Amino acid sequence: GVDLLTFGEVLVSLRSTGPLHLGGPLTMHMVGAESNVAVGLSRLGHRAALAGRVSDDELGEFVLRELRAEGVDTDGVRRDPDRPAGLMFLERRTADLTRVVYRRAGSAGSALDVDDLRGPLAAGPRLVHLTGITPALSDSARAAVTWAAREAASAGTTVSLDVNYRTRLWSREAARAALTPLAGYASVVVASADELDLVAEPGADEDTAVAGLLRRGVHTVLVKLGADGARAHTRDGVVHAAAVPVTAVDTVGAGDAFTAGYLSGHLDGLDLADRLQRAVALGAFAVAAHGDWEGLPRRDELSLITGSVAGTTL
Ligand code: KDG
Repeated sequence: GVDLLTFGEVLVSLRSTGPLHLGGPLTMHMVGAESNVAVGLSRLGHRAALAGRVSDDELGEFVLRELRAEGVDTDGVRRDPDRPAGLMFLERRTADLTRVVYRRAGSAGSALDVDDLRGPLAAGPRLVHLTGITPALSDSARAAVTWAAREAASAGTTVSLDVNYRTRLWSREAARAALTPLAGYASVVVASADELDLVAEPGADEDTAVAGLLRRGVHTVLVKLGADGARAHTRDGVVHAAAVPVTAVDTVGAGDAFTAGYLSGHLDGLDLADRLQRAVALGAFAVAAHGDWEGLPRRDELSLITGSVAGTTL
């Protein structure tokens, strides 16, 4: 089996260089929280597989080609002849403000169902990674994620869940209702500080939310703090890692990179502090380059950023 199986929607992202209403050139990229994690692991030499549906046209072909170019196993990706590709416009409104416009309702990726996941899961991955985006896409996608989480957990497979709340897809209440039960199947939960109460009681603070998750059997709760680094909570206490200082040019995808770094460290058997270190290092690579995943390191590049001083490598 592969090291990591993840599933969800891979989108075609169209990026502007200025206000969208003015038109102008757009560049086309493959994005998606789950595919970002798969690419991050693959770059580091792990075997990562993605399952899901893409459109049966040039856009689906583009996504498949990108995934394959990055070494991601696409055996579990089906072409859906009846539905279009999901699109995400990224509008660079100002130098500091980027807006997202989705065109993904009814997309191929949103039609994910339980049958799409049976084969990939039966192959026995070491890790199964879920995000809170997939259950927001459709009833069948929510059922598929819940089914896979339950199956994987009962087979003793490590399940990780990144809360990844997306305002444009659902309300906090709907997200909480779907994600709180999912967290119960996870050994690793990843969230930013303002997402923690989506897997706990409404309004719960970090300590309360973490205590509840650990009580429900989660081993590690990772709290992403952006420029302040991250905290990892376990039954043994809390570990903090500072962010690696870099020039941030594009923060989209940083959380997925962070998760990929952590899971890579998990697969390599690193201790908690070193897993967290690899996580913040990958986050730094992501924010210091344009694109969700383009700047992520190969294994031999990890030391370029980790704890080193920025500059020219001679
Ligand atoms: O984490 C970045 C992703 O959110 C982005 O690439 C697109 O998956 C995506 C989404 O649904 O917003």
